[in-house]
Amino acid sequence: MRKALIVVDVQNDFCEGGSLAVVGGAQVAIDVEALINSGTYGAVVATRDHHIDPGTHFSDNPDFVDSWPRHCVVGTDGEKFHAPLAAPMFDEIFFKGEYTAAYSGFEGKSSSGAPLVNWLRTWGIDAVDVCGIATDYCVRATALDAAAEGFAVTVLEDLTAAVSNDNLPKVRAEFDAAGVMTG
Ligand code: VGL
Repeated sequence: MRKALIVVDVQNDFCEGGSLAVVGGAQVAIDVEALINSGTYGAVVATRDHHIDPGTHFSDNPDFVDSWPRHCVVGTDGEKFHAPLAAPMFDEIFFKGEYTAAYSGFEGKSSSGAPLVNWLRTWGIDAVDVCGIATDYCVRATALDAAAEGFAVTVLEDLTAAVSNDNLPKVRAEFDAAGVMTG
């Protein structure tokens, strides 16, 4: 098995102090850096929410289910990786959500226009570990899409943070049904 690590949306706006802060986000950034530095993975990629005008994904009265405070706007500090993570640590970065909501990293494209799935196949990847923010939104969607594309998928739950922990039993059931492992 050739395994890649997919680091989902560990950006300033999703960490403590950000406009859509998820409790535990900053710790995820620290723990993911340590995992990357352990050298376990042949390939490490990141996804980034990268909004310009994503329509009703942004709201002044967000419901935190389908609509959200403004976050990860292109050109702002909130869109950047949360330290100690930084762009040079990644073999490639996939940007998503310019003009629409985009929860899954598989909706993302690299700066040269390559979709995530093509990149993984070109690199001969057949298994992925998924970590990042948020467990119940972008990590969930990315892991389910990875399974649907035929990759062997493990969500590293200790290296994720959820918008709402109440969502986790349902998310874990979805992972089970899709053959996504947690570990
Ligand atoms: C996310 C809510 C809104 C995520 C993105 O990265 O999980 N959550 N936009």
